Amino acid sequence: MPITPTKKIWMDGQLVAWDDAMVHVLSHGLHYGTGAFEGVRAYPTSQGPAIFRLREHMQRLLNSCKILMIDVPFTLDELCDAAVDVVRANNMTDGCYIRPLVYLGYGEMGVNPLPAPVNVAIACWPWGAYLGDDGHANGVRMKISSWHRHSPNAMPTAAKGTGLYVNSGLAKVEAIKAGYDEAILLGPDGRISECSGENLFIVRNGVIVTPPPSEAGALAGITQDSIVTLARDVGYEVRFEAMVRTDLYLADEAFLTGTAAEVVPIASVDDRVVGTGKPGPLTTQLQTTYFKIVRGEVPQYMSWLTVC
Ligand code: PPE
Repeated sequence: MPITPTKKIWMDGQLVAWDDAMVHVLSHGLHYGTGAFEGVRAYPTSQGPAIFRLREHMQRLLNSCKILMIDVPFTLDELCDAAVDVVRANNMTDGCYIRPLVYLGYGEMGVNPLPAPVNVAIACWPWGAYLGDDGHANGVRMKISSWHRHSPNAMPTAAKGTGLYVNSGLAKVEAIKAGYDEAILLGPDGRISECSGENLFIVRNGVIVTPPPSEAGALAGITQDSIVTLARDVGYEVRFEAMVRTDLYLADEAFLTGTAAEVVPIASVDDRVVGTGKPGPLTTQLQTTYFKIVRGEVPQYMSWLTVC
């Protein structure tokens, strides 16, 4: 997906012009995948653009860095303030995608990451529907990938580490080359883990089920958590439960969640139509409510928004 440039990017404490936000080709992170990132969205609200669950995203960034033993030279509050500054500096009144990145920079070579300098950047740009407007409205076609998710003792799947995304990329390429929209990866035990950049839910007999992130070797999604919270608040039963591929084939409804993707119905898995093949009633209800919440239209969840 092409990037639409905005004016400013925050780099190590300063706002710099988009075209000046450069790194050296010998940056450690470029060679060894040493870094961590976040994906955050801001949405237009009646009070101006508001960032959705900013603190949770920045805390997860710090957690990823803790796992990877990267010392971030900014506090949680400083990172949150910087994200607000970027949204303001670029006048993103229609909302945007925000990409905080911690990466090991220039000055050291060799696999040992500890001596390398730590750099932090936060950019934002307008980003439409990650899996397409048609996907949002009618559902996406999924394929179970032959690439498995990392085993948690090979790669720390709880960290949103940059290097881990080679695995996601392999699965995504396999899926799109085979004519599907998105990949579902199995965890090391053969159970369902997550998608290349989203968590996954099914609906079975009115109960909402999603794989428990740490057991499934999946990222603990903030959108996943938002959907679990709001579904329970509405009165649905939600379970974190392991599932196998046939649970997807036989589900009444299925959908995926992620910051970039938002809430997207799943139309089919491995060419087995899920339910009626159309977005199901619970999926539609949760998707509609999610879009109201992020736009500040549901007072109960205003604490999830940081107005810029
Ligand atoms: N699993 C993976 C592997 C993942 O990358 C994401 C987010 C999620 C689950 C959902 O997490 P959350 O956003 O907290 O609900 N993927 C980000 C990167 C997408 C990209 O292409 O880059 C995102 O959605 O921003």
